[in-house]
This record gives sequence, C-alpha cells and structure tokens, in this order.
Amino acid sequence: VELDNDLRNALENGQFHLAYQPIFALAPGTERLVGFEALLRWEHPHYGSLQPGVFIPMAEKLGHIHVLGDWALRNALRQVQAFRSAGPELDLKINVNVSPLQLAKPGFAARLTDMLGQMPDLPSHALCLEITETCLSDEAVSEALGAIRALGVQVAIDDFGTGFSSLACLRRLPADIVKLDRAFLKNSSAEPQDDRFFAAVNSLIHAVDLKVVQEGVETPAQIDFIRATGADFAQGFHLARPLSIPAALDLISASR
Ligand code: G
Ligand code: G
Ligand code: MN
Ligand code: NA
Repeated sequence: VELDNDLRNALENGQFHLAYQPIFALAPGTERLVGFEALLRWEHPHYGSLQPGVFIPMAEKLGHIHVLGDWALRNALRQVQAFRSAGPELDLKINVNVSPLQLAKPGFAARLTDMLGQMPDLPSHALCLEITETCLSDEAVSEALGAIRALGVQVAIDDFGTGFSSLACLRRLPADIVKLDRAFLKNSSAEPQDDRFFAAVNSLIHAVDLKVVQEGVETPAQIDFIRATGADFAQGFHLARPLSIPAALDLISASR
C-alpha cells in the first residue's frame, strides 16, 4: 500500500530511469550489435533499485501505466537518437516494452505518431515495440498493432513459447519478430533431440516471415547452440547485462 502511494510521485520525483540491454545479430563467426532493449528501473529512496516485475503490475492496477509507459517510450526514443549518432553506420534500434493495457487504450498509436513526428531524423524502423503474447486475443490490441506497423514501427512478441501460443496464433501474428523465452532455452542442448526441436521452432517462425531473438543466453555453449539451430538474434547475460547510458556508449564505440 505504501509503494502504491510512492508510485504516484516517483515519476515527478525523477526516480525512474532506463537500463539498456544490448541485442546482437548472430552473423557467422561473430556477434554484431544491432540495438538495445530499454528496461525500466525505479530507484526507490528507501527500498533501492526496484525491478519492473514488482512495480509494473502495480502501475497497471492503479492506471499509472499509461503515463509511465509514455515516459519510457519518449525517453527511449530520445536516447536511441543519441546512440545512433554515436555510431551512424550501425543503424541501431531500440526495443521498448509496452503493456497490453497501453495498447488497448484508444490514442496510443496517435501519440506514437506524434512522438515520431517530432523526431524527423529517426526512421520508424529504429523502434520496436515488445508485447507479451498473452494479450493478442484482444481486438483493441490487434487494431493498435495494425496501426503501429502501418507507421513502419516493428512489433516483437515477447516471452514467446511459454504462454498461450498456438499454431493458429503464430500463423496470423501481427508482428515482425518473435522473442523466444529464456525458460525455453534453459537445460537445452544437453540432448540431441533439443537440436532438432529448436531448429524446427526456428523454421516454423521463419516460415511465417518472422525473425527470431533468443532471450536469456547465459553461456558460450548456448550461443553455439542457438546459432546452429537458426536464431537470428541473441540477448542475455553472457553477451551483455542491461547497461547504463555511458556503458552502452562505450559498447557502441567498441562495435564500430
Ligand atoms: O528487467 P526485468 O527483468 O526486471 O524486467 C521484467 C519485465 O518488466 C520484463 O518482462 C519487461 O517486459 C517489463 N518491463 C521492463 N521495462 C518496461 C517498460 O518500460 N514498460 C513495460 N510495460 N514493461 C516493462
Ligand atoms: O520479459 P522481458 O524479456 O522483457 O525481460 C527482460 C528481462 O530479462 C530484463 O529485466 C533482464 O534483466 C532479464 N534478462 C536479460 N538477460 C537475461 C539472462 O541472460 N538471464 C536471466 N536470468 N535474465 C535475463
Ligand atoms: Mn522484453
Ligand atoms: Na522476455
């Protein structure tokens, strides 16, 4: 209950910031930086750094998710412009998580259009919105996704493979990218059938013209495994943790 009240003021008091976790393309023999996922952090005056798993559900329940989500989106867009200037030839992208509640509320696509309109130097393909697969049955969400993709903004289905995915769903996903949940990867590559299973999942996603990001890559062996089984992109602690802005800029310099 105390946190509920704190959340109301946290935005005004400047207690939120974004961390940036790098995403890499699995080019043969190497990994190439392609962009970052923006992740919200709340520096609480008493409890320290709070993870979104704690406060996003609270913000959704209290209705603050719209203001908080707009703040994150605006900040991430501004930041990716700076990242792109630091390495123009890299064509860096920014992934921003959005709650289904944000998408379902009328006006989201219009506000996004405004934000992008205020940034004429930023191509819309540099933004990717991540949504969890569980919300796709909602008609309002599907409509918003259509409008968003018409802008040229990319859509990624987050945490894919653990929730309500069905083959029928996959076939008509209004998206460009599928992010395979890290739980999926855990304990894999120990058995030969894991290779065939992952290769088949990647083929299936490629068959409907989507790209694959594997999340939660924690070991060198997992990089070899997902490269061999066909993932396009990778993200995870083995490659890079969520970074501060200076650390992200250092990585960009080193990637040029
Ligand atoms: O960084 P961490 O593992 O704690 O993130 C947990 C979850 O919080 C992630 O699944 C992510 O989708 C969600 N999340 C992080 N940042 C944002 C944000 O800006 N908006 C929304 N809606 N969710 C976020
Ligand atoms: O659900 P979503 O994918 O948006 O969540 C992203 C969260 O996953 C981030 O908070 C990030 O800290 C966490 N994360 C990123 N890479 C790894 C990883 O390799 N292992 C684990 N356990 N968590 C990770
Ligand atoms: Mn995500
Ligand atoms: Na995820």
